[in-house]
Amino acid sequence: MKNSSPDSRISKNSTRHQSIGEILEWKSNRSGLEGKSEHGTFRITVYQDGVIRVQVSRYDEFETNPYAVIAAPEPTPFELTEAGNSLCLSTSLIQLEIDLTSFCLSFFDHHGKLLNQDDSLGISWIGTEVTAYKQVQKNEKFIGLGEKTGNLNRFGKAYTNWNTDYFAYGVGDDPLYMSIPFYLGTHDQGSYGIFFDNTHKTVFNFGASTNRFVYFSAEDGDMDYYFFHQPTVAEIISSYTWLTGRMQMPPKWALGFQQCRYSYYPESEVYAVAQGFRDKKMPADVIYLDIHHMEGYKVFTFDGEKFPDPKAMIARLKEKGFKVVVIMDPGIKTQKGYVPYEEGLENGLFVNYPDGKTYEAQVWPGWCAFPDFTKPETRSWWAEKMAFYTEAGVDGFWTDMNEPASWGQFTPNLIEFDYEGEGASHRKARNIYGMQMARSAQEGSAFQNPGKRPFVLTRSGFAGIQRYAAAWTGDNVASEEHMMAGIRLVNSLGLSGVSFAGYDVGGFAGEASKSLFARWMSIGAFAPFYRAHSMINSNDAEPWAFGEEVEEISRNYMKLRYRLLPTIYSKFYSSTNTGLPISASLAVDYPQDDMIYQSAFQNEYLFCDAFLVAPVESYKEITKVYLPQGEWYYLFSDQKHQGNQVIYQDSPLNYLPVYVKAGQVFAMQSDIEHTGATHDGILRLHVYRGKTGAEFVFYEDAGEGLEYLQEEYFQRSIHYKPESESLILEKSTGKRSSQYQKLRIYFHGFELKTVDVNGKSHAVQHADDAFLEKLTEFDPLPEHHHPYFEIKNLPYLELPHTGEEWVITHLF
Ligand code: NBV
Repeated sequence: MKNSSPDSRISKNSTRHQSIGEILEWKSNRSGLEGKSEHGTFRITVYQDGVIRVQVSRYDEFETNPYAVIAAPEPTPFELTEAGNSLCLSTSLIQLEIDLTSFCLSFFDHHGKLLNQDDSLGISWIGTEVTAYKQVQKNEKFIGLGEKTGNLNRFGKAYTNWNTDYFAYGVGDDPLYMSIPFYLGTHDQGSYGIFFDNTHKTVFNFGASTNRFVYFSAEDGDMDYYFFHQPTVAEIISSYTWLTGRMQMPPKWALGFQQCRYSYYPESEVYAVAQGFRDKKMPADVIYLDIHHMEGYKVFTFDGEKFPDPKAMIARLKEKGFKVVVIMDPGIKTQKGYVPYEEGLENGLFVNYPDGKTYEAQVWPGWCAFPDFTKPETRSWWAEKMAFYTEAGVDGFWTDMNEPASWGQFTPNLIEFDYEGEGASHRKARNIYGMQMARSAQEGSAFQNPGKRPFVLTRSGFAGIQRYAAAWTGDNVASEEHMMAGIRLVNSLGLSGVSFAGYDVGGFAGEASKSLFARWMSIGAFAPFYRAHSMINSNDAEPWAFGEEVEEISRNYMKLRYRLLPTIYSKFYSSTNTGLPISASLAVDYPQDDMIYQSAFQNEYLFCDAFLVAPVESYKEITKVYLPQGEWYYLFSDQKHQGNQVIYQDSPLNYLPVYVKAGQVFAMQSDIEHTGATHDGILRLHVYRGKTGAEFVFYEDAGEGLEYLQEEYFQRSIHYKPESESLILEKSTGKRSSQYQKLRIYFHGFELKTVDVNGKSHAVQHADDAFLEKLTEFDPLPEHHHPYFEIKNLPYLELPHTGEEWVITHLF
């Protein structure tokens, strides 16, 4: 914490606005400049050509903010010039103009186009509250900000960051569980990003109740933000995740279908559900143990009656190809003799009142103490405690209630946290608590099982959470509007660095109708994290619980998900290197296209680069879809549409509108029961004829373990190049050979008899293909008829799948 006293220069009237004032002195340094103004201290630091940090404090020193940012400034050339009343700092990507009389900042790109400019109110305080006021540029859209409800374009709305347990939240409610103070602005002149690194309660107002400016403010702490500029939105997200980190490669099983309920018990029920998937021939990988696995809701215990032999149960589930994920809540029951409580007390690991007494609040177990996850010792202790689960064979961890939540939902602000030794009250620590719990879980998993990839799912978090965990959007509701809102939440998380995210398929609270559940299962197959979950005392909600029609539709999409795993896994790997979303709002690739922000189209997204998913409510049998520039193939029939237009699309319950972008390539495999099961050894590549081509980087590894970090993988770039009518499979890289022995390449939109393979003519075969199976006509009435699409006479080629280069030409 700061040791200097509040600056006497700050206005005595703390209820009024106090500007930073005129700059009195400044000097340049190796990475930027710093100085003093009438009422504050400032520093500008160049982190990279496209990343500039702005810090302003009321004190002589700056806060350290030890959690979100993991990158240090890189040596970057910049120029600093003084002209009249302003200073100009320029890198190869950004020109920053600083007005010396007001400290108002203007950011331009390297062509001098204005990207972002402070309002004349600049950066200022009201008491401890610090705010940056910004002008709105012509046609500016605001996107991102993490787990926030509302429209894709956040203009006109204000949001608060204050991690909150919000059961059955409304689709416009705020705040929810997780805070990511990072947003992007995109307008006619270009795009930029702003990350406000402050864990206090923050507000982002994108023009609610004012037409003068947009602003972001924090209750306390420094104005400390990073400004990003790159030519594209994608590169801005990459820059932001360079700064705050990227997800680690999850185990492959975490990409499969996951089944949850609050709660499955006793063990016979867990078996029955797991067996249900196998009997029903529905692929699945994970089953969850929610809070009833514990004795009296005490973490690190199993209820001996419900689960007499957890180790044997988990071993049996593994034989069926299931992994087990357990829930961990932070609250530790304050019960004498309960070891975690005793240890926590003895070693000073809990959050305390300022007088040293343990802070207690009520949660599931009754009165609880709360581990201080902002303290390194607490995190190590938690990591050790997790042996309880890993020794039983548990593979994944689910950190819930980590806002932290407690009955009454109002934590007193005076309680104290370690905050990496700096000390901080709840005001500063709340928003980071959940992320540090997720971090403990990840570190615990790695500590207990070195060499295995951790899987952690978290409800709460802060900027940078992607380094530690996947995120889900908490207690949603079984309604059509929640299904759509969840898609926007996940896409917004993707814009904010969290690639691995999903929602409770089927809705947590309430009862899904048959059609809603079916549609949600179809959309969820195109979400990075694919899990069905439902609330205690609700009807059964497994994918077979809604009758045969829903069962068949669900199975169809679950199977499609598993067949698409080679593409999804490859995209996950690339996201570990780029930080780019797996479920990408159209704003990533088409930020200047006004149509994509319209309420009818704002939920559309690109999944794994190739698939445009146009989510539609379950009751709509026909819907409008906006296809952006380019050409698009309806996935199920190969019907081709020109982009830049709205089309009417039939959307019967068994066909979710999904389109493949012309020019793209993706990979599939045969049906499998779970990610560990063996496939038929054939990798199927699908190439879509287009005017512009694309590169698909195929990636595979052991699916588990860390050897991939030592190049134990098989990777290759696949380029479709329409200009030379060729498909080039580059020589593979990495130490492994592929697990697929054969390659089958399907050519969509081509009429081929022969092609040249490495210079030799090769006959092309033809077959009918379908992405989904035909539904049984249970009821032959006309209104219950389900369409069925097949792609007839699709040309394909078979090759051995070696790591050599393959050049396929003459694609007409
Ligand atoms: O642990 C029970 C639930 C859990 O199933 C859900 O996913 C969490 O978001 N948990 C919240 C606690 C209480 C919910 C009413």
